[in-house]
Amino acid sequence: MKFIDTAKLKISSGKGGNGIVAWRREKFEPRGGPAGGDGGRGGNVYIQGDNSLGTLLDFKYKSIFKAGDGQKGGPKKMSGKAGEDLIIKVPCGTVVKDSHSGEIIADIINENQKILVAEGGRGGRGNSHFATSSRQSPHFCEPGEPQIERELELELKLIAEVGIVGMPNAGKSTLISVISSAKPKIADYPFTTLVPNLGVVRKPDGDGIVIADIPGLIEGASGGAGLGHDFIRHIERTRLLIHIIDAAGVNGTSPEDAYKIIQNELKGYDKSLLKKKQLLVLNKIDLLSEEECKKLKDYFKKKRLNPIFISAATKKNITFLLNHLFELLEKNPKEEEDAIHAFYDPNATDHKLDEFMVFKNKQGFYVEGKKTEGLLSVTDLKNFQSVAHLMRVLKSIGIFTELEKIGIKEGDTVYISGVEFEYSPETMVMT
Ligand SMILES: Nc1nc2c(ncn2[C@@H]2O[C@H](COP(=O)(O)OP(=O)(O)OP(=O)(O)O)[C@@H](O)[C@H]2O)c(=O)[nH]1
Ligand SMILES: [Mg+2]
Repeated sequence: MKFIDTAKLKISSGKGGNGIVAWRREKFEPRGGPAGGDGGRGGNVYIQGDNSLGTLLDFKYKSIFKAGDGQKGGPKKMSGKAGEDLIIKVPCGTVVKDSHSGEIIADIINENQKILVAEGGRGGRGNSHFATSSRQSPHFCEPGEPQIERELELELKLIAEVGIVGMPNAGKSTLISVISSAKPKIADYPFTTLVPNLGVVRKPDGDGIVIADIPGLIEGASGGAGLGHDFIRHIERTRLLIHIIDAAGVNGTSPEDAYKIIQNELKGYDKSLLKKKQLLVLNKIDLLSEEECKKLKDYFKKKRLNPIFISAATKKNITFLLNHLFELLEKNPKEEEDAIHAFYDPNATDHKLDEFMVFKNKQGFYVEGKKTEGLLSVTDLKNFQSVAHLMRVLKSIGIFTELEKIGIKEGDTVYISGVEFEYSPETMVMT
């Protein structure tokens, strides 16, 4: 099992359906009022936590996701069907980032925690909405809002319930190898473990507990020394720590000093780490006499600590240790984290409607943008009223002003999303 897993996704919400221009047709009313329905909204894209997933592997095979588009409105004021939402499921422990800005959008911690990453476009309004007393037959309607497309980066930081901490060479990897499915490298030199190893310990009822063997912490780790600094933050997410000490002091650090060093490092990183439940374990007792064990027991007793004496290598007292561990976990049940793990993410709802581009070349002036594209798609270019509406909207979003800034004059040619017009400061006419 890999500790950090990453994936890149391309997502797109659904486009809003266009409104339509339609008229009521009734037996005795040959020319009825406007009856064009609204377009349906486009589907949203969400990311949701799912405890049954363990990796981001699925995204290696599928990495492009699109929600359904809204359908266009119908006659008789019928609304178009909404596009289907899309829920992308990720394992709990996944951090979601925007690829372009690198900003964190959310930290998916809990089962079913759901965040919006791309909002579907609103449906456009049909012409039935635009009738007024002075304009009873509006020949125009609204386009649907465009979709939102973005690229996301996922990073899975597995949440282990139990973390094993201790000095290098204390026997952390040996312990995880005897109590779980993990098969890490074990060696008689420090810093054998460079990235956390994960294993699953089976409780008697069959439930699995994820346990992490954290690389050795040394004095100064909280200030950045050794390897510990990179991984100490993973400890923050565990529910319980097993603090393992080399009781034989093989590396030259006495068990008493080892205890103090590790407690200090935890405290140095974040005081609240000391509040985590700890199971103190003295390892390698196969190398100690009974008398030496008793001495250590007395020492820790004075500190009101009651360590468990084991030998990971010979599996002595391992069952006792596990029973104690299960009992402690039972007494300290998992709390759903209630903090809000989603951050303000304006990009999830920004349809970029106010973004347009004006430029000129030898042929003339150009206007490009999603909004103008949408507007043109619902403009009946043969209908004066419909074109006049288009011009009112273009003016209101500042396109006339921008064109004048780059030097457009009355009578110049301007292409708006590919359609040719002749410019006038009042309005533009088709050529
Ligand atoms: N005698 C004895 N040796 C042990 C015991 N447990 C582990 N060892 C030995 O101690 C050495 C270090 O063990 P590891 O499990 O690699 O220690 P670690 O804490 O993971 O070390 P790092 O990954 O380097 O931080 C190895 O040579 C193990 O065989 C034990 O109970 N008794
Ligand atoms: Mg190790």
